[in-house]
Amino acid sequence: MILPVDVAITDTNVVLLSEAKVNPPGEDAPYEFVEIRGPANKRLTNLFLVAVQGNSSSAPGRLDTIVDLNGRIIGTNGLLIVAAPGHPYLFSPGTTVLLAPQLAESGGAFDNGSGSILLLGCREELDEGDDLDNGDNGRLEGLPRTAYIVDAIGWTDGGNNDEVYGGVDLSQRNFTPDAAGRFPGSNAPLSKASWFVGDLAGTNGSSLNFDSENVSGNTPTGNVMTPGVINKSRPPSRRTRSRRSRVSSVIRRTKP
Ligand SMILES: [Ca+2]
Ligand SMILES: [Ca+2]
Ligand SMILES: [Ca+2]
Ligand SMILES: [Ca+2]
Repeated sequence: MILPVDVAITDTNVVLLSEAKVNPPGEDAPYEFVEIRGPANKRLTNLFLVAVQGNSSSAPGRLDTIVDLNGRIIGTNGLLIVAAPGHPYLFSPGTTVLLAPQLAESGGAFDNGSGSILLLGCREELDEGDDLDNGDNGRLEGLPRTAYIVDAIGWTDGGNNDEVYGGVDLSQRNFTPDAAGRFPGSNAPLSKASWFVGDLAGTNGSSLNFDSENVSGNTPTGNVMTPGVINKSRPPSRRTRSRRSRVSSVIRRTKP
């Protein structure tokens, strides 16, 4: 998508989606969250977090949830978290916390089937319930002309004619993800390779553990969600570990 010149690009192009918990085990409220990453102490302008409906049986392209980020300031640790009032999480002191009442409503705010989460740069007013895809064909032709997609993730549950919006399709063949995380070193917006997805383990909505049976193939072993905390480093790959152990055995052999 072409960036229009009259949007405050410098304010938004370094702001990224960082984590999303869409389908907590059991009842979703008040456990859903979306973590956003950006420059520490940066004031956001013309920026919205938007959940777009993707199920063909519902209304593909409908804006189910809009959280206005205008005037919010990224935390001193580079994080802003959108969470529900009454959430159970412990955030880092440097994280900006935005409590969004939609996330506390029964069933939560984010569709557990097919849907997309967008960071949207937009100067015009958007309303929850607006359907920006009149053709139900995966294109948001109803987006205001000055709007652009800063970052996005989405997936489908495999339903016929379901849609993913924003271009980052994290759909899995064998399961519908509950949550998604960005690799800490990945700074690319609108990048599928920057993300892993998985189901969440356990029966408690506050669960931060992935179900190792249902994760994307690139998910780091033992990785957990870190709401309001900087994402954990990716563990060393098997190749790195074996090289390191070879080096240490060489060192051991050279000792007297
Ligand atoms: Ca659930
Ligand atoms: Ca949900
Ligand atoms: Ca539609
Ligand atoms: Ca995190």
